[in-house]
Amino acid sequence: MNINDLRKKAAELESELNEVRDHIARATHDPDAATAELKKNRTYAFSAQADPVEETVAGCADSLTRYGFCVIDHVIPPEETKSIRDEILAADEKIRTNREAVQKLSDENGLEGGALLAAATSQGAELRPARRAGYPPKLPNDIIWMPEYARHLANPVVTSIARRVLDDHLRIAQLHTRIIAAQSEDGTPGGFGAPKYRGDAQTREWHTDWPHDLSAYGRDDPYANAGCIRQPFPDLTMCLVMIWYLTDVDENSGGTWVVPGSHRDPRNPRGPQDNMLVTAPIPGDMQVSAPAGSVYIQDSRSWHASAMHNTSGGARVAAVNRWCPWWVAVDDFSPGDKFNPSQVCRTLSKKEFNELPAELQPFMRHVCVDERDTLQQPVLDRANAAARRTILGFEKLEERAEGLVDANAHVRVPLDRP
Ligand SMILES: O=C(O)CCC(=O)C(=O)O
Ligand SMILES: [Fe+2]
Repeated sequence: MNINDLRKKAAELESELNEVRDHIARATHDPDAATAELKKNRTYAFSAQADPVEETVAGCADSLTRYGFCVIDHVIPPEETKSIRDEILAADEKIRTNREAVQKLSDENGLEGGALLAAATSQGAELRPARRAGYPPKLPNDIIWMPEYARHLANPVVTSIARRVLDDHLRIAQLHTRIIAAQSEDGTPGGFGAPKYRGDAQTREWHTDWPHDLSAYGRDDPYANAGCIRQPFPDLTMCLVMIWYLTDVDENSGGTWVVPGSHRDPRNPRGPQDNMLVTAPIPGDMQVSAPAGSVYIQDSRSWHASAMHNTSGGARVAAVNRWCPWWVAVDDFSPGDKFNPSQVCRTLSKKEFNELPAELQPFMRHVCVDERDTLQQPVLDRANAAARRTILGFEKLEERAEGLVDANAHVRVPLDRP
């Protein structure tokens, strides 16, 4: 056989192996029973008030590894949820009217770049320069409309979990409101998305999130595509999506849909080769339940969806943010042709940045046009410790230390690591 035949044969065998694995999984694993247990006991949920807090951090990190998600209950105390809910609803309205005002200026006058920025500013609309010179202006970061919420965003339990799972230096790459409509008086069903698709508890819109969002926001539009990791995804958490619920959520009130364990499955609901339909239920899927003030955290690889039904009588109010380690390219692509439509790294003026709570500033410094972002202290500390090891090696070399050639003789690098 020539090499091409062998490659073809290997691909066929791989696909056959996957089919056999699927058969075994179907015969031995009942996803609905596993999920029923998870739902009944809320094994994915931990308290923000636990003492010691390490228990919640470890529990959440474990749940993220095992299921791909976790919930921290009551990060925002019950007495504050109403005012923050109202603030988020008001922010949602301001964000919408501001975006429409900028869009109108751009559409009607054909303005772009600096001219659009100047016109928007002179007419009282909010638009900010992009951080990268020569790039089109961006809408302001949504956090400017939510100062009360901002006081909770860098909650120490939340940031400890993110640091533990991702790395020591984190950046909030996106931040926005996410409202799931209530049923309206005219009979339009409650739920997320276009009214014509809403109302049926059997409908989904499965996806994974940036940088694992396969259609990458912009499909084949180079100015809107924000990048996506190639399938099969490396087995590594690269982004944590945080959904801050400001209303109670469950199966009737906009709890997020998720497939437990899907973050480590090589397939994807939007995968061109993966034979799944994004709009249909998946065995073992479930909706998260949590009281208002809780934070749902998921690995961006988890298969999930916003609820397209909401029969609770009230809107589901939430703010979403996406946290990445410093080494993920959060703002390199999707420059947009007019103003950043995909909410990626919306910027802050120096004044807005200075007004953020001090504990939140490190995570948003990268979106402030006039700040020189530097790596955070733990990353510097570990670099310093590593540099000291190099210095030590050269000290020993200069000393012509005895036994130098055998100093690493205890090290064995296995070739067959699983
Ligand atoms: O609304 C939800 O519960 C899910 C939100 C979501 O999928 C997202 O913002 O990426
Ligand atoms: Fe999502």
